[in-house]
Amino acid sequence: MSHATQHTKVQAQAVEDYLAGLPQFHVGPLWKFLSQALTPEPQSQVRPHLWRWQELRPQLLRSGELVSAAEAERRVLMLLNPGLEGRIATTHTLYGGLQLILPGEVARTHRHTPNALRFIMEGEGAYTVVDGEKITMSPGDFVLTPNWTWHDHGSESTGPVVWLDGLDIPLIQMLEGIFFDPYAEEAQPLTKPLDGSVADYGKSGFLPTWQRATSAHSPLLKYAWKDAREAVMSLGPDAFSPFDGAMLEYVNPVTGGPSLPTMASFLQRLQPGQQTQAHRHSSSAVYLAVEGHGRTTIAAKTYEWSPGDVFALPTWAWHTHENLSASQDAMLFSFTDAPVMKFLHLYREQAM
Ligand code: 1HN
Repeated sequence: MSHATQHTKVQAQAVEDYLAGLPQFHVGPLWKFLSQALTPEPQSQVRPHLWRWQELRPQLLRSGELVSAAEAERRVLMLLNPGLEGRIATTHTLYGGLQLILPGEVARTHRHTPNALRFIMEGEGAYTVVDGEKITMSPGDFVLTPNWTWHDHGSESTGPVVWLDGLDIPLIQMLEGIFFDPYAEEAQPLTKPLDGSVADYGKSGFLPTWQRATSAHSPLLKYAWKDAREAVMSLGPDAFSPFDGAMLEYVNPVTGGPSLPTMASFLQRLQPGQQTQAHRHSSSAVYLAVEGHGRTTIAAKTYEWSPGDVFALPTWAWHTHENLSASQDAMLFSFTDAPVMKFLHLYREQAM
């Protein structure tokens, strides 16, 4: 063995010993991790996944036989991403769940820092109360429960009512920003007119002159299905996107910005037979199929959907949507973390 080789071996052993000794000081060598930390593009742990309504509805109704809303606080089946085991997460930032409320039940009042949204999937006659405003809920309605607002739910229905919950829980957990407060009573007092924010702020193009809401969130707490559907159906072809079809955002009517500070929500219509072009963006999303029958291809895998199915789109994943019906429109509701990415100047979009 040459002297030089001997020297190299001694040197390599010295490096190895050095590295082995570092953990006790709670330090690590960046040079070993730089390339895995600074990847050319996001390397998402999130897996594209579709949850089938046909499979989940019976499971949700079964929970109604086994667990009361009072016991559960909220009777929800969480949509857990298979790539994020052990976390309450549908994507790395977003959470979706299916909530069931039965006739006469009350889901007691509480508040928390995560923002919540609801999209009603089945049943008439349930309501939510948000900071003293009772809000009636019908299928297709989109309802907000912004950060730190008191909220309880109830049902005056004769049958089950189900909705999709959307929360920014994984993001707020990562930021260690979770605060939670139970209310002293089961139900909070109704201090405002029924559906009052809809009366004040729900007519597109008009705002009250005697006040301008200054909250971070939308002063409009419910966007009725009839209005959203009409708006997306009447959208002109000039406003169509080749990547998303006819797509509208549920905005804060005062600012034109997202309805919640951390999450943007959308309704999109794919015309009969429409196939969108591939794009990707640095925001993750949770989709709910509302009408029609279609398929979405995410990173070269295809997920076929019908009403009630929910699917997760990881960040920066190529995707296309297709309406599989030649005669019927398809409607997708979705929510994303784009407001956060935009605020941090991290938002990018790319066409294939
Ligand atoms: C929550 O408060 C609700 O108020 C629903 O309906 C889902 C998921 C995680 C944490 C809190 C609700 C939730 C939640």
